[in-house]
Amino acid sequence: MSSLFAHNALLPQGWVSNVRLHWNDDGDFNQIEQNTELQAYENQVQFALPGMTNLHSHAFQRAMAGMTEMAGEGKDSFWTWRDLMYRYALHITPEQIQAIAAQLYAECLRHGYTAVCEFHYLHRDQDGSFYARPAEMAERVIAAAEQAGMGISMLPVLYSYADFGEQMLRHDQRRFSTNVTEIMQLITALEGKRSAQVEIGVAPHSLRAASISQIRELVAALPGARPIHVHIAEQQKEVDACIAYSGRRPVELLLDTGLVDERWCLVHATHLNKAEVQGIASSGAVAGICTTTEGNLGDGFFDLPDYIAAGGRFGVGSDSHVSQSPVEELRWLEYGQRLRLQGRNIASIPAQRKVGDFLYQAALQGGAQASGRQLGQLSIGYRAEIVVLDDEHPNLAGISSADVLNTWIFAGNDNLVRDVYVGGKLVVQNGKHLQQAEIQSAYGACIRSLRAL
Ligand code: NGQ
Ligand code: ZN
Repeated sequence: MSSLFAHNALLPQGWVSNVRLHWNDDGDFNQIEQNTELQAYENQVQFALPGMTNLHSHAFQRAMAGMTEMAGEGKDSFWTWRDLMYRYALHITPEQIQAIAAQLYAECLRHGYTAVCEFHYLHRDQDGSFYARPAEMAERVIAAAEQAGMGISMLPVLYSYADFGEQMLRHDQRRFSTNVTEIMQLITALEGKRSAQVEIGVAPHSLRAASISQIRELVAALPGARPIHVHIAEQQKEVDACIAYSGRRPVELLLDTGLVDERWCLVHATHLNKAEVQGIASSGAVAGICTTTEGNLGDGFFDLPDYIAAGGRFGVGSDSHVSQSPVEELRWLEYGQRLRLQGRNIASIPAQRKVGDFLYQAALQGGAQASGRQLGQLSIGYRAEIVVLDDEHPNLAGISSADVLNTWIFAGNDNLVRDVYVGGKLVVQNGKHLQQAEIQSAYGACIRSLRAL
């Protein structure tokens, strides 16, 4: 099948009724009919919308979700969590990262993510030497995406230093260790994987882990318009350390390079002053917001209202994978602002007052831009990625399309995603991932051995 009739489809201009979506053998939309009529025996759905890009993922961290929620002796923080996370990171083998990523991506697909940006830094073997194939770990993650049917932007991470001022890496960071030459070699090794489903970009980890001169060198060496992601200002301690080192805040320091443009995704732009909010917005870069992880790690709140007012672009990611659902990211993005500002219906603009619709459409566009791929629209030339919602669920029964997104995002916890197409291929049907049994059994074996550690 290469077409689908939707009684209601979310097109770029909003919900449109009686739409037929067509795609070609490459998995791109090649015709969108509007005001058309349902034909006999045609495959039809009630509500069809574009799939969401998950713009920030560290796939291996899926295996430790739920395992770090116990108070330690002193005050717990992002930094104590990070020590625990490094302990897990030291154990993951190539087979395990593939099993974990496949499980994660299948879960993400079941919840309506159809593409992922993988911020991948587990490059080296446990002892700190490169594998015989230096890109082995990245290749495994790409193989997992292929297995699950998820589109992927693989972003090999440059991680050279332990902190500002080019401080030597800690022993427990040895698997991440790379310099610019090594990252460019990894990217070159991965070039052959590029396809309609796979893009290769790059990610300087943070201004702690990569110096400004390295970032300049990396961006200059990068072929063409590839996505560039960075963790920017997640923790106050990191902002303070950046000021102590450079006299400037991290976003200021990065923007002052003049490098930041539409290729960039600034992940965790949590701590911003007013000028930085304007600066990111006018650069055309995407702010990568990972609400559930930011909540889990105690990062702080993104200044959403000012950023929206400045016309800033944003998308969402599940980062450490305490959640695998775009609904939860978008819901908590809004709820965080309501709690912070003691108000309601914050994420909206005069032209779009429905919060769910504003959030979903904005995150579709921002996520797609951050992926460096043609995603996020039911339009000709874009990847045929379609999420079909379960119109038989009580929440959606008899609903008008105008209320679908608000209901999906703000009402209840049932997963309303019924079917998912990626690159024109059905990967989730009736709420089940089509490879679920195999993927889950490999993950089960992997997680049992990790838990036994
Ligand atoms: C990461 N996590 O890359 O997984 C980081 C911690 C680090 C978040 N920034 C690792 N949420 O800072 O070295
Ligand atoms: Zn991250």
